[in-house]
Amino acid sequence: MNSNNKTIACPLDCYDTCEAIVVDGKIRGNKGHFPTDGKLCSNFIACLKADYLQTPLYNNRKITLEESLNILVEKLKNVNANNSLFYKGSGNLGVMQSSLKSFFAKYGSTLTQGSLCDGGGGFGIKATRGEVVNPPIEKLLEADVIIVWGRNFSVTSSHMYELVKDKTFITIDPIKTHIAKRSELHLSLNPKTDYELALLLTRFAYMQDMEDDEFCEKFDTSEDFFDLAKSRPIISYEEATGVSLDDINRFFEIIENKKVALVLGLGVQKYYEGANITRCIDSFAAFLGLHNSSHHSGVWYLSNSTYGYESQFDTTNSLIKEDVSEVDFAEYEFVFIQGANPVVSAPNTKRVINGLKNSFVVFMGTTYNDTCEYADLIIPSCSFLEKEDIRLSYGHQYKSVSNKINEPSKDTISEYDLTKYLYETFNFDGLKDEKEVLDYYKSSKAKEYVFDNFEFIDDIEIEHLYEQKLENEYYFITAKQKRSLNSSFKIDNYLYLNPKTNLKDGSKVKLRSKYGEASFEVKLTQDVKPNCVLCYAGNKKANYLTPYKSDETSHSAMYQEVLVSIELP
Ligand SMILES: Nc1nc2c(c(=O)[nH]1)N[C@H]1C(S)=C(S)[C@@H](COP(=O)(O)OP(=O)(O)OC[C@H]3O[C@@H](n4cnc5c(=O)[nH]c(N)nc54)[C@H](O)[C@@H]3O)O[C@H]1N2
Ligand SMILES: Nc1nc2c(c(=O)[nH]1)N[C@H]1C(S)=C(S)[C@@H](COP(=O)(O)OP(=O)(O)OC[C@H]3O[C@@H](n4cnc5c(=O)[nH]c(N)nc54)[C@H](O)[C@@H]3O)O[C@H]1N2
Ligand code: SF4
Ligand SMILES: [Mo]
Repeated sequence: MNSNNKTIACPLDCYDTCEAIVVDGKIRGNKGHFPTDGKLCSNFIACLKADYLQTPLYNNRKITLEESLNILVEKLKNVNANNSLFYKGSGNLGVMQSSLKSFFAKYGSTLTQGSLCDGGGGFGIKATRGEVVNPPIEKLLEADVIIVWGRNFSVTSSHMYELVKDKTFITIDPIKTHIAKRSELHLSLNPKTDYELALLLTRFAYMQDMEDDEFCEKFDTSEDFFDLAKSRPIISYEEATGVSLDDINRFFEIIENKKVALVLGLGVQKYYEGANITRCIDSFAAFLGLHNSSHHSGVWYLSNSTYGYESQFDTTNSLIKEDVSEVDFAEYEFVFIQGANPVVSAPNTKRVINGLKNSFVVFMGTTYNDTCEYADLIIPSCSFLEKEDIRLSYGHQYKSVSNKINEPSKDTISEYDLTKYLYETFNFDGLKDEKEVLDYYKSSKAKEYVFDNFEFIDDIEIEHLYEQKLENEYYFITAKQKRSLNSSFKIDNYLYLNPKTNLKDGSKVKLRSKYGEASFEVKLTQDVKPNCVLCYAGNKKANYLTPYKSDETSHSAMYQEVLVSIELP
């Protein structure tokens, strides 16, 4: 097949949503795709080279695709649909991945709600502005100063960073990340004290006459927000956040008379009250006028990438939803897992494994991951080069288009083709034609987002981790790293600690939390605050320690609502 000049969307769960192109038979970054600008990252290369599943497995025995589909159908006909669960992860973020959900919704399975990712923060921003939509990326390019708050900006959105890397940065993060080292100012705050920092900054903005009167007067809730900010003595803010008043003054010196942007990440919202913490930060941003595009650039979070598009796969008839963070697989007779690796990525690994052992598990994915160990039936999904798709982005407004470069291997199937097969077998109707769906996403322009309301937060109650923390306990930080994409590719299983802990590089320790325990090998680094420990996403032990309860409002996970202690063996 001549695939020259055909584009390929990077399928990976990442802000950048890059697009590749085939040139003389080789896959390159597309120079014509604005955020990609001709470059691809090591995770994309790893995704091209991944060891793709080629053969379905039933009880660890190789079978044909046809046999696997027969087993699936037979099972679906014999289980009670009320006792079945459909669980989708974010291994591939193409829009066609949602087709299967529409089958399981019609079939009567329980679906999941909430998120393992950005749910709390999204809920908070929705409460202030109505929708979670980023300004056009071009506005970020206009900023003089970019505040990077709880986001590993240069690592987790390396292409967006590349577009603005010469700007002045301020980073707010307990970890000295790459972007923190590149920043004019790094506020190394204590974890889960971001709302207090936001309130302290609000007070200082007022004292320095830097609030945006025009914006605040438009929305009458701004006064209540300011009252909230005044409700505590400054000195107690300083102690709680671990950020000095000198640094706060420096913050305002840097942004004074500058065009400012805020890029906000997952770090601030991995807690029980993640929604309100985020809302507090967004309210501070509004107070400063960052949402006022005539003065400043705006605020970027993980936007709702489907905003302004009509859903092409109908899942509305599904009534039963379980919080993704709280799923107990053992409660279901039949579980279908698509594009996920809950054994590593979902909270509380021990509970996940016990659950999977007690259910009939079907896994549909591209690679043999940790969850496959507990699957009864494995159906290989064909790779992203072997199916057509479109990717919408949660980082910027550009889509990327995936053409079929190769034919699928004999015993693999795309998510859409499996959906179609199941619709036909069960005599369901209502599935749109593949081409019609693709054409819709290719040709439609998202309805434009008009930002016409802002509700400042006027009350907030937080259970402080610092009040619960015992002398011998640490904050548990878990975040992304460069060489892996969540649980895929080059996994780092180390526990990172500050040398002040007096532990030795390479020593083995056991971590214990309220929710579980696990052993790790230690790596020492000055980049981690002395009161924190850090495990990267994909670390096979990290989630033995995390809580499986949902957050306050958004049915979502809260990986860092936990304290840990260290034991020597
Ligand atoms: N290379 C690479 N890129 C990725 C991914 C990947 O695995 N690898 N994953 C993708 C996915 S799924 C997502 S959702 C995005 C997420 O990307 P980001 O939004 O960057 O999220 P994280 O890396 O989880 O955490 C960001 C930062 O928050 C900090 N942090 C932790 N706790 C706190 C706190 O209490 N307050 C503050 N202010 N900061 C805190 C952490 O130290 C970390 O530096 O990245 C995507 N991009
Ligand atoms: N400790 C800790 N845990 C975390 C996080 C953290 O920072 N720390 N981050 C959280 C976040 S932000 C997220 S988004 C989640 C992610 O958690 P998950 O959504 O479970 O994602 P992954 O663990 O990356 O697993 C993705 C799997 O998708 C499969 N896959 C890849 N491409 C395709 C495809 O085309 N089709 C199909 N059917 N399957 C495919 C691969 O087999 C891969 O193993 O993890 C969360 N868990
Ligand atoms: S930066 Fe993200 S979207 Fe771009 S190629 Fe790498 S993983 Fe894919
Ligand atoms: Mo995520």
